[in-house]
Amino acid sequence: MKPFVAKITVSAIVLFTLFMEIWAYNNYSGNTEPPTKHTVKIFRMKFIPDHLTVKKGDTVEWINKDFYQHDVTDEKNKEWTSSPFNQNETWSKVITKDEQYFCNLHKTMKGAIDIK
Ligand SMILES: [Cu+2]
Repeated sequence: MKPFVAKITVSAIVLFTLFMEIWAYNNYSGNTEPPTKHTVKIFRMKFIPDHLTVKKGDTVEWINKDFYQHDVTDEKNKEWTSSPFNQNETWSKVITKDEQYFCNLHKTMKGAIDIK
């Protein structure tokens, strides 16, 4: 290879690598928008809304607006629960995967969260 051609080839490789790095960086920073908080109201024996779509890492806060206790419990695997909480009390969870939940005190109360 002639020195001139070699120089052009090296420059092309350097430019391509740089471009790929910028592209990867932009893609990465696109996924780091700050987490947000969503609120689910518990009122008249219902989760409102009963279906939420959130970003991975978002927080969901449940607030109990009934005058009796409710809880928020993992329906499928029973991996987590809020334990019962009172009127105007809240309970929060950071969401990292799709969840289906229910109230363990009133098993017909159900809700779901999907990751976007
Ligand atoms: Cu309940």
